[in-house]
Amino acid sequence: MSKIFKYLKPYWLFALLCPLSMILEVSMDLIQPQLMSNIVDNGILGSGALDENLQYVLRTGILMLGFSLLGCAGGIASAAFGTTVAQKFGNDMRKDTFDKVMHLSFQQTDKFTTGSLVTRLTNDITAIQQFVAMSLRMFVRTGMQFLGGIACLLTLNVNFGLVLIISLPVQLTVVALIMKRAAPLFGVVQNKLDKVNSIVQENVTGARVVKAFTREEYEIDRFGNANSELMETNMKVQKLLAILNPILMVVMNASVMAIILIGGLQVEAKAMEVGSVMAAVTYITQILMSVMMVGMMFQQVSRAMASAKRVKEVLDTEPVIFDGNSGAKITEGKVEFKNVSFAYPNTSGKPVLKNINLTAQPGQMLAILGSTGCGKTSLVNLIPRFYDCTDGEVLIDGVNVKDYKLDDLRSNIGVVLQKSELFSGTVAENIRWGDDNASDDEVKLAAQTAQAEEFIQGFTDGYDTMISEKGASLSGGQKQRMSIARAILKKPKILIFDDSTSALDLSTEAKLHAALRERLTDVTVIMIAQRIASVMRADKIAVIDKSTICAFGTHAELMQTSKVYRDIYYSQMKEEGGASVG
Ligand code: DCP
Ligand code: MG
Repeated sequence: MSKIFKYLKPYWLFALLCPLSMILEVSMDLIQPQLMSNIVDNGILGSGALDENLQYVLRTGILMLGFSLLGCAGGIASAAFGTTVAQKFGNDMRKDTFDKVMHLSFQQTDKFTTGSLVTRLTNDITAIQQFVAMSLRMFVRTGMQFLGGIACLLTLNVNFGLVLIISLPVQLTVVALIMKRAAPLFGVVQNKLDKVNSIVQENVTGARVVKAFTREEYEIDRFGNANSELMETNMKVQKLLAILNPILMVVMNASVMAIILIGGLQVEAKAMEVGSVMAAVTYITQILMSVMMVGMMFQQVSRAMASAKRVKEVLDTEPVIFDGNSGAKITEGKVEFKNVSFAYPNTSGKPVLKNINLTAQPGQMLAILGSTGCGKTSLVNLIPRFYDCTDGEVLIDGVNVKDYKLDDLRSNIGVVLQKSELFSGTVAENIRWGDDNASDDEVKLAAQTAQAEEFIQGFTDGYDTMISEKGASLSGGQKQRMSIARAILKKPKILIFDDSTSALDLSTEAKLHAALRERLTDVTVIMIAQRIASVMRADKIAVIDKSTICAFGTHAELMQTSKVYRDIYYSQMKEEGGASVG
């Protein structure tokens, strides 16, 4: 709740004007029945001459119209203020939450899941927004209608209090009972919505795979299940709410009858006039209506509470990976792993890497080789601190990576991820992700080094060719080379290729290596690969097996000393017919 107030603070003036204008509207609403009763008692049933009575009706009628216009103006102003506050408030909150999501570490976003983060950023914040808009207006409205109505009713005749004493407790109990059962369900609804969103997300982004494996039916089923679960929970809530209003209506109608009965008796006893009974009927309706509104508001409040809790969870998550404060700067880019061990937080502490000792020198290419799933990606992820190691330390230029400012650290490291991620935009824009201010020539040079120049020139619009979402309009190898160009343009001290040449043919790959060697003379290059042919020209090769480094050296040395390396070499030679490996 305090979080919500924090976001309301900048708009306090509007947040104040909104209920104030509402007071105007409700006051006018409360005056109307009184004037109406005057028309009946003094005008229609008045004791004066007909002409005089008509004059009175007309005058009071015009007054009523004037008041209702005033009320209308108040209503419009209140709605305008309320909506403005709610929209701006929601906008700020969404921006902050997005900002937070951008700064969370991988292990934290893994925990929330993408689908849930999307729901929290959209649906949940909208629910809070609606709640703010409503509460600014409705709390005042119902409160005034309720208390004002009671005051007016009792002023007309104290005996009407009898009706209130009975009907109010009944109504409040009904509302309380139903809301008590409905409130916990709102949180459940949001969780079910998370699941639906997760499935939609996975399937829309993975549409191609789904089709390729003809998994449509399966996925449609999975979505269907999540969707029906969402519906069932929603139905439960709606059923509860559906019985609420009819019960309240019965109480209300009974109360109106009671008022007419009591009023009739009073009129008979000459203690009251007919017009006042009419006014009393309107007031009791307003009072009980406001209790009904409280029921509706509770619904919104519980929904907003559930949502606020979920948004707060995101806002309160402190990134576990944050800036170091040594103020050190990366100068050469020498990377060292010292006794590094690492386990993912989710896999119950089972180590993926154990006791890694390894050094990558500036100006050299260090290759990392190993079977799939052995922990190569996990190892290099520790350098830009996508994850932090659980034991030991990762050093750059002798300083622990945790002591650098994240910006300083990451701006000096170019990473070409295993899965190329491109964005919708032109070829040049995508490469410029590496450096916004790069000149056209620099972009071109990066593309040349990455062996991308040739196919880019082949496009009709060259560097201005539009790339569709996630680079779907490019081949796998083209995407890889675009990502390489992007990383090179960044002019990093350390350049990491995570299996980034897997989709290139061997001759293109050899050209890429030659270009890297020629143009990036003082960069530390770390290259992960599955094929020995991709790495045999590297200065040093580290072989990972059983979570640790089992062999280290040049190709020639490893052929001599490492049985694991020789085994991989000969098995790949057999697969590729020998020619490509040599
Ligand atoms: N792993 C995990 N949680 C993650 C990522 C990976 O539990 N968020 C596990 C899966 C593997 C192990 O860690 O068992 C090592 O994964 P890597 O991605 O580091 O493996 P590689 O990069 O070596 O495999 P590949 O060659 O297939 O890319
Ligand atoms: Mg990998």
